[in-house]
Amino acid sequence: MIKSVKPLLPILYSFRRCPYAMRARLAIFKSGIEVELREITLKNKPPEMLELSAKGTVPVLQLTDGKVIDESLMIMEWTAEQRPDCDELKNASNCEVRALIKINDFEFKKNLDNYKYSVRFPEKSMQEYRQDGEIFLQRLEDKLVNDYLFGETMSFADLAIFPFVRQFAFVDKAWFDSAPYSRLKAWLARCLASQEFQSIMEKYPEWVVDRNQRITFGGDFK
Ligand SMILES: N[C@@H](CCC(=O)N[C@@H](CS)C(=O)NCC(=O)O)C(=O)O
Repeated sequence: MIKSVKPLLPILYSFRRCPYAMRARLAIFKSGIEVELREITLKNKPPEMLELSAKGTVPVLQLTDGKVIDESLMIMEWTAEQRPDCDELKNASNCEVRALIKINDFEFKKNLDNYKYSVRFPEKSMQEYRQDGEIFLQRLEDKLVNDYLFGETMSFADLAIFPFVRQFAFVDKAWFDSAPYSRLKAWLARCLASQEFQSIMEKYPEWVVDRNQRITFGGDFK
């Protein structure tokens, strides 16, 4: 039987390409909190992670007091609580921010999956699924009067949402590049070019329990 001990650093189980894990890594990176990063694959989830969270989704964060957070937004909130002075994590509990993230997570994500895997859902065509998703793209386009969703700097909302828009954009990049959402496209390009995104997309080997190498991430809060 696996025994979970309280770790010296928080441990993040993550999967590089998962948008939920991306938002968690982005918030951790912004907060400057150092964590041990355990890169997993969805086809080979480690029992150590499943013991902490049986639902088997990433990201999962185990804190140094043993507590486990297995929802990406809650991990983001935790980082915001640890760093109340971090501007980019500040609007975490703003009602408008939460409402926008809710639409992202419960409507847009569904439309994104239908669009991305449209062959599995023949009720509608790929274009129709894309049009469903475009309702949210238009909403973001209207919102983007500044460089970022809630002002001139990246905030909690941008961190929580852009990994999903990225995925939508890459389903058919040629279409996205020609789509009439100029502010949204500029925003996404800005987010993708950001130092934080570059840093969280570094590639790590899959975590194996006995490897004599511990990979840490984040930790340069100033
Ligand atoms: N509500 C969860 C959703 C996380 C989620 O669904 N992650 C996907 C990867 S992108 C996952 O782990 N899926 C499990 C699987 O495919 O086995 C969160 O916000 O953390």
